[in-house]
Amino acid sequence: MADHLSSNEIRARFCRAMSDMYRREVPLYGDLMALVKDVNDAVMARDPALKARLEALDNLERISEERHGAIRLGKPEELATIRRLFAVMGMEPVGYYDLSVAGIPVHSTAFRPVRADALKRSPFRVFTSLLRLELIADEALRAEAEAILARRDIFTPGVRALIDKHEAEGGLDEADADAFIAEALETFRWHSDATVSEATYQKLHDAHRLIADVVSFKGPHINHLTPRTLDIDAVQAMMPERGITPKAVIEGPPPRACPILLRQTSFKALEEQIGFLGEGGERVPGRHTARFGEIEQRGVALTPKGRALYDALLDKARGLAQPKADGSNTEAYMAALGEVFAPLPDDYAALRAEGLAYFHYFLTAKGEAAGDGLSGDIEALIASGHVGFDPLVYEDFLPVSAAGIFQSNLGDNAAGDSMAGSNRAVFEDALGASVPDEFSIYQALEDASIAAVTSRIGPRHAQAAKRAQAS
Ligand code: OOG
Ligand code: NI
Repeated sequence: MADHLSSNEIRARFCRAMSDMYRREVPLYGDLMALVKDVNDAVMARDPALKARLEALDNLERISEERHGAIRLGKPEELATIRRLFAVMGMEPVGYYDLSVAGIPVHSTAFRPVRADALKRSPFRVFTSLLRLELIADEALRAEAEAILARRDIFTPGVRALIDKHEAEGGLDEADADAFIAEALETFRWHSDATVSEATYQKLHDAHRLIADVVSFKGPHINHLTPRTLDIDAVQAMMPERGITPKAVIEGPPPRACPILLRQTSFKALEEQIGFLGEGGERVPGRHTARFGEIEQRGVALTPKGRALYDALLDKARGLAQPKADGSNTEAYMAALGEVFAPLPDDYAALRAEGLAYFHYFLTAKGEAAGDGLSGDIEALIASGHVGFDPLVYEDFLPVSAAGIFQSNLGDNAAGDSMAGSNRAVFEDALGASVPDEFSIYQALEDASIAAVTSRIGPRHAQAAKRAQAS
C-alpha cells in the first residue's frame, strides 16, 4: 500500500486552499480575517494566561484560521456525492437542522471531524444544506427548477475518480491528495455566469431568494467562511471602522465568563455582478447577493438538559425583544438576552454539578502523583483535587442562529412563515447515511475520559498494575 496522506492533513490543506480562494474571490473577507487576527493578537497580549492555555491546547499559529464554511446543494445526488467527498477529508455528517421552521426551504447537516485528535489538528467543518424543492408551491416552477438542476454536474470527473480511488484503496497518497484538493475546489468556486435567463432567475427569486441562489448557478459556491475569534464582541464593534457592515446582532447566547455553545455574527452579503443567459447565448448583466464573511466563538457543549434550558431562555428573550435587521433594537435585545440568561449558571463547576454541560475528565498532577494509591469515586477525587475537568467545546451549530445568519444574508425580509414540517428521513435518504445527533458524540467523549480516569483508580487498577509487574 502506498503511503497515504492522513485525512486530517488533507482537510487542513483543503481548508487553507479554500481560504486563499475565497479571499481572492471576496476581498472584504480578507479584511475581516485581518481584523480577526488583530483582535486575537490583542486579546492574547492582554491575557497571557489565556495565551499560555491556548498554546498548550491548540496551535497558536492556527488560532485565527477558518473553523467552518457553508454550501447549499440542489439535488439529492449532490448530497450523496458530497458526503463521499468530505469523507476523503475525515468529515462526517453530524446533526440534522431543519431550517423550514424559520421559513427557509432547506434542511442541513454539518460535515465535520468527530475525534478529539482530528478536531485538534483541523476543526474545519462545512454546514451543508439541501434545497427542499417540494416547498416551492408553484408546480410549473418546481418542475422547471428540477429540470435546470438535473442538467448540472457540480463535480469534476477528476474529483469523482479520486473519490473512487480513495474508497477503493482506503486513502490517497500525497500527489493524489493535492490533485483531489485542486479538483474539489472546483465544486466550491464562484461562477459569475448564471445558467438561467433573467426572467427565470426572477421567478425563482420571487419564490424564495435562496432558491434562486441554489438553482441559477453551475455549482454550490462556498457562501462564507468563518474564522475563530477570541473576542466576538470586539470584532463586531470594530467592523464598521474597517469598512465592513456587520449584521445587527450576534447570534447565540449572551457574553459570559464561561462561554457556552456558539456565538456567531457576519458581515452582510455583498451585491455582486453576474451575467444572466441571454436569448442568443450572450450575457445580460445582473446582480446577485449571496456571499459574506462570518466569525465565531465557541464555548462548552451542553447536555440535552442544558440545551433545553438554553432553547427555552432564548425563546423567552426573543419574546421580550425580537432582534430587528436594521439594528434599531439591538441594545434592547442584548439587554433581554443578558437578563433572561441569568438563571443559567456562569461557572463550570455549577454547570457540571447540575448536569448541564459536558466535560473531559483527567487526573491532575496531584492525582498522577498518588499513583496506585487512588481510591474513592470520581466526585470525591474531584473534591480532593485528584481529578480535574475541562469543558468540552461545542463543535456543532444552532438552528435559530443559523436561521439568523441565513436571513441576514438573504436580505433581511427573507424571514418567512414556518413551512411544512421537517423531514429527516428524506434528508438521510438523499445523503445515503443516517446522521448521528451531536449529543451522542459529546457523551461518548465524556464517557471515554471518565473510563480512562476510573481505570486508574482503586483495586482494579492495583490488580492491573500487579499483572503488568508480573509479566
Ligand atoms: C448557512 C447558514 C448557517 C451557520 O454558521 O450557522 C451557518 C448558509 O447561509 O448557507 O453557516
Ligand atoms: Ni456559518
